[in-house]
Amino acid sequence: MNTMDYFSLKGKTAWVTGGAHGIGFAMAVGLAKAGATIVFNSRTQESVDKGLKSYEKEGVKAHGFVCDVTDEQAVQALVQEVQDTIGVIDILFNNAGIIKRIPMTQMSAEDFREVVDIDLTAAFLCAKAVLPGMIEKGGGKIVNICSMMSELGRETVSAYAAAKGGLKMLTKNIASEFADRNIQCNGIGPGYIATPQTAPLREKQADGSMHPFDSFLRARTPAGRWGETEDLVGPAVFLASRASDFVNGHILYVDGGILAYLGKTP
Ligand code: NAP
Ligand code: GCO
Repeated sequence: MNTMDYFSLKGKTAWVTGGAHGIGFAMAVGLAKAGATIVFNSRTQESVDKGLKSYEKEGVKAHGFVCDVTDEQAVQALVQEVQDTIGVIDILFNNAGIIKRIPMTQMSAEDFREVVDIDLTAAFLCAKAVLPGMIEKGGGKIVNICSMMSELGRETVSAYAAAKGGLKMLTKNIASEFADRNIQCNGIGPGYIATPQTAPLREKQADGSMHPFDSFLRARTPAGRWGETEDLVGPAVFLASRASDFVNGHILYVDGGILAYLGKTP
């Protein structure tokens, strides 16, 4: 087999949750360029429509659905509709996610639960919905989008870190439970990527200077820069393809070296 054939996704159907923009969109375009048929979802028709236009601009004919990933019935219905009209979902990227940056002592239980519901429980619901089809078809790929907060904490992100830490272990458990059905479950742990989710951390200050977090992050990252969504495309295609058939339960950190680095010496 030609080496590059290991990375081909021809004939595969990939569902990227929350893939209307940001990291999910960039990864989905990469999967499409490798041959996959793309399915994505958003919470609103407006977001789905915007996403479809963005995919069209990239020459990708994607299939968009309105679906809140915390709604098990809606998730099951999406999977059934995809199966009936497009085909079995071969590849699932659990990408949909939110963050709430609130000091723990000020965070309500409702806020905590909402973050965990979307960032962790929904990944369980979507994986649970696609697994039967993968098992029947003889295999599949599940990729969970983890985070630096799967390994590290910081002020104000308690719910997000708890969810992303749990997502790391859910990844390992799905891998353990279904590897013998030729289903590989892995994670991608992006570092700090320039998307709407991190926009508040990159906001220009009133005096025109950069947000203090920007200089902190650049000093904390050996590569000295924020990640771009395109930095995640290669890792996504690798974990979605035959090239990773013996990789299971692994979190691939794409972080410019953050997790390897103690920090710049004074
Ligand atoms: P983003 O631009 O805010 O996109 C998040 C996506 O999730 C949106 O498209 C949103 O869809 C969708 N979503 C949220 N809640 C949903 C729900 N209940 N049902 C369906 N869709 C829902 O964020 P991003 O930076 O691309 O992040 C994508 C993933 O990467 C997240 O899991 C995030 O935690 C993770 N991550 C991000 C970074 C980073 O630095 N940016 C680093 C590590 C990990 P709507 O269109 O409905 O709003
Ligand atoms: C934050 C950021 C991070 C990134 C990402 C890092 O407030 O610390 O939002 O959590 O989103 O998850 O990997």
